[in-house]
Amino acid sequence: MLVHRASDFEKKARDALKKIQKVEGLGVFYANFLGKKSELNDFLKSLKDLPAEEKRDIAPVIQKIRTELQNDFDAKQAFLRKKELDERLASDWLDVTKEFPIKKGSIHPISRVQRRVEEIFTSMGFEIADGPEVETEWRNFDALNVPSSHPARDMQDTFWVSSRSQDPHENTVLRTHTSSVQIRKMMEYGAPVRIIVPGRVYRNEAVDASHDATFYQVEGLLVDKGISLAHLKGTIQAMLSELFEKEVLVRFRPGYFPFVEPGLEVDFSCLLCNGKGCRVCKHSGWVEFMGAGMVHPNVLRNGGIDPEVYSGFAFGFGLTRLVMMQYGIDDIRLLFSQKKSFLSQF
Ligand code: FA5
Repeated sequence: MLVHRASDFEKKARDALKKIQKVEGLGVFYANFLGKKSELNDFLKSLKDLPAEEKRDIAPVIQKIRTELQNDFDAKQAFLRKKELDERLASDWLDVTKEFPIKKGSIHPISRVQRRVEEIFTSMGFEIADGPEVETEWRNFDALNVPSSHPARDMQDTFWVSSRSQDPHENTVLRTHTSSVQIRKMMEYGAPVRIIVPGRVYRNEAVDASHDATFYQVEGLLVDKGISLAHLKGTIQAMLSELFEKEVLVRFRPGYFPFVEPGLEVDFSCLLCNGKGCRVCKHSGWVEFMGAGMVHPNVLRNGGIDPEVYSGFAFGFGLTRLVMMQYGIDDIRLLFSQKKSFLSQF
C-alpha cells in the first residue's frame, strides 16, 4: 500500500515540478513535496511502524524517491536561476562606457578669495581662528570697550537673539563683526597672539549694491612686545600686493572705533584705474577697505593681557567687498543670489 502511495506521490511531484516556470514557484513546491510537512516526510515517519521485513523493502524505495526528487529539484532550481539571470542581463544592462556631459560645480568666489587670504596670512605666521556667529553682547560690544550707553553701539545695527536683559553676558546677538573673536582668543592664547578670523557677520541694515545684511569679514589681531602701526601698514600692504599680484599702496586716515586707539580707516590704491580715478573709486584713486588701529589698553585688559608689557594692532576688512574688487562685481547682492548664470562664471 505504502509503495503505491509513494509512487503516486512521486508522479504528482514530478508533474508539479515540470510545471514550474519561475524561481519564485520553487519555494511552495519544496514545502509541499520535500519539506518537513510534506507527504514524503509522512511516509518516512510511518516507516517505523512497519514490520521490520516490510520496512527493509520499502525504505530504500522511499529514500530513492526522495533523493531523486531532491536532485531534480536542485537541477530545476539551478536551471531557472540561470535562465532568469540571463534574461535580466539581456534586458537590463548599463553601458558603463557611455559618456555623460557632467556639469561641474565651482567654488564660490567668496570661498576662493577667503582661501587665498588665509594662505597669505598663514605664510606670514598668522593662525586662522574661529568663533561663534551667535555671540554674547559682552564679547561683541562691552569687552571691546563699547559700553551699552555708548553711542558707538548704534554704529552697527544689531540683530538681537535673546530679549535684552541687564546682563551683557546673558544677552546674545548675531555678531555684528568678527572683532568679537578678539576677546575669546586673547583669553584662550594670552600674549603673544597672531591670528586672523574670517567669518560671517550680520547687521540689521538696509540692503543696497554695496551693503548686505549678512557679509564676510576678516579680522586680524597681532599682540606682542613693541608692535606699532608700521607693522600694521607693512602687513596689509604685503597681503594686498600678494593677493592682487601687483604693488598695492595703502593709506591711513583717522577713524573712530572704540576698541582701538588710535583708530584708522585704511584705503588701498584703486586697482581698476591704478589710482588715476574712476567710477568704482569715486574718482578719488583710493578704495575704502577696512577699520584698524592699535588695540585699546582696555581691550587688552579685558582679554587678560597687560597693556604695560604688550601692544598690538587689529584690523577688520570686508571680505565680500574684496571679492567684488577682485572680480569686478558691482552689486553685492549677486554674491548670495544663487543665480546660476552668475555663479557659473567662477
Ligand atoms: C568694523 O566692523 C570693525 N570691527 C573693524 C575693526 C576691526 C576696526 C578691528 C578696528 C579694529 P566696519 O563697520 O567699518 O568696522 O566694517 C569693516 C568693513 O566691513 C568695512 O570696511 C566694509 O568693507 C565691510 N562692511 C561693513 N558693512 C558692510 C555691509 N553692510 N555689507 C558689506 N560689507 C560691509
